[in-house]
Amino acid sequence: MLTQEQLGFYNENGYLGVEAVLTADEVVALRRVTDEFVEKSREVTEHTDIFDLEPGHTPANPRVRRIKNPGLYHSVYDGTLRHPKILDIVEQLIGPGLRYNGHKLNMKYPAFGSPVEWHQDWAFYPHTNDDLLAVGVVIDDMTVENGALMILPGSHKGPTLNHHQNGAFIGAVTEADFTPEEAVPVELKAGGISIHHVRALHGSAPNTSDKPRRLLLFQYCAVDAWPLKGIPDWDSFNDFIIRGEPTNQPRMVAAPVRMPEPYSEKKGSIYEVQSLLENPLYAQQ
Ligand SMILES: O=C(O)CCC(=O)C(=O)O
Repeated sequence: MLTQEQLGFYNENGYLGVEAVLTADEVVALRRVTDEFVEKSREVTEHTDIFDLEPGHTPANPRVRRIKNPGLYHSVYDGTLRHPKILDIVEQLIGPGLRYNGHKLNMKYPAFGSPVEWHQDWAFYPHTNDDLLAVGVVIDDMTVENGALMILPGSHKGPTLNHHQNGAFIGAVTEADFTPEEAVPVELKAGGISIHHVRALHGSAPNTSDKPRRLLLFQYCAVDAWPLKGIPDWDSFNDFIIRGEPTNQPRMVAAPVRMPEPYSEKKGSIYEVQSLLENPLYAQQ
């Protein structure tokens, strides 16, 4: 469970790193299963429902950038999504009723792992209230060198920045005067978790080290936060509840919203959507 100090830090800064949430055995299992998935990616040459591939991926030299919705395909991932220690922590931050609205495993290989440009998750999926956060389960020690998650502290209390370019949603901040100079890395040992608020500005640099960086990301929402884009239907919406009961009374708060519409012609993962960005901050490094 989080201490009062940790809760205060999260509320003030919009992020938190918590060490040693998973055991060493749980980390070993995540690494083993992830290696198996990368082996399977040798069978594909294009993005699939499961794999988002790095440029240069070949069957002989597999380069997976993301495993999409990994919990659908392996119980080790699904068990981690529902891990009681993680859910207890999330409950302390956004309340007892929890739904998830997405999950993925982002991988940065040594020496070339792709960056993620600066963005707010809220720009992708605004809700009726902002009690949403993302947990990153650290599969490999996460350091500045291997592309640690970077956060702009306090940005969760600020505006929702423009993520549009030439009138289309591009999934990255496009404001000309935006500079993440005050950004801090979330450095953690394997088995720790990062937590960031849905409105917190964040991104991550390419991996310049000789070590992998694999981060298993789970997006959790308060059960009474409803997506402003609407729900598919009552039953499938509620299938994503992990704790608590469905409610048809969404809680509304005042929070700055920009809808991710119209969408750019690039569909797919955040890497694909951001690939059209004319002035990437990380690629300039
Ligand atoms: O993998 C990372 O470093 C950041 C991931 C992220 O922000 C995302 O996928 O939305």
